[in-house]
Amino acid sequence: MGVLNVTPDSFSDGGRWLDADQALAHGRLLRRQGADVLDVGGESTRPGSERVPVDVELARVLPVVRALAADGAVVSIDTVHAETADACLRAGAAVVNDVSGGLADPEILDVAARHGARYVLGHWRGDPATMNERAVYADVVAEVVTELAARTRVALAAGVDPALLVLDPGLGFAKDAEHNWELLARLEALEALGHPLLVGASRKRFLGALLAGPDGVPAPPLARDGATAALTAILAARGVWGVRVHEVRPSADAVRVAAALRAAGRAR
Ligand code: PMM
Repeated sequence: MGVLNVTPDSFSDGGRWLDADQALAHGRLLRRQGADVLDVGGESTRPGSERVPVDVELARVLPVVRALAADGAVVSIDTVHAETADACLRAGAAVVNDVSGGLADPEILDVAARHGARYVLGHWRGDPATMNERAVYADVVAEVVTELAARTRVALAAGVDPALLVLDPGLGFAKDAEHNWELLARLEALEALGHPLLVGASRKRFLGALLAGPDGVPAPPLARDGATAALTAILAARGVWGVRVHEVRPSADAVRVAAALRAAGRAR
């Protein structure tokens, strides 16, 4: 899944694709580089980001979603708002990517259900203003599993098709670096919930900390793509449904490497 942030303030690429024509060109490039899904977002959800009125969010994403869907791309709308999801599904999007798992705007579950759309249910706590304070766990894996299971029940009760439900541990959303690593190390606990997994690690802060130099200064976002692709290889080898990444080519290559290894293993 290639990231297409049509925002002024996303942490790694804010402002780069704010113009619809530039966003469209970038989306097409991501597709040529091997993205199976294009995830279009018009509101940054990073910690401390500003909330965006729905009409502004829609003005950013709708023309881009419409044009990419007309190209034949599988388009995902990265939003926590039911109204935005609804308009984008009408414009040809096929996936609703909701990092709040229906907590920010519960109506979004009805929208996904009504359209028969794939629904990505992310784990988060609080909201972008408070999520850093909510990164407190006795056992992060057990608690994320319990909370995702509860949100899954709500989504299914709203009519989301269980065959179209994808779960996401929500790396960085109310999670510190150690929480992210623990979740990545114990994905089988999330897989046991019985739905495919999407993982969004691309360029996130915990990778910057991992790659810090001897002075302790974190590696900047654009220097985190190698570590992102390394994680893609590991996650693809274990068979996750998807990874959400900014730099598509190395991750698409990693997916192909993992697929070749799996095929060779099966052929023996
Ligand atoms: N992370 C971001 C945005 N959307 N969606 C899903 N499903 N999972 C994520 O981890 C996720 C997401 C934040 O990253 P960005 O600001 O670079 O888009």
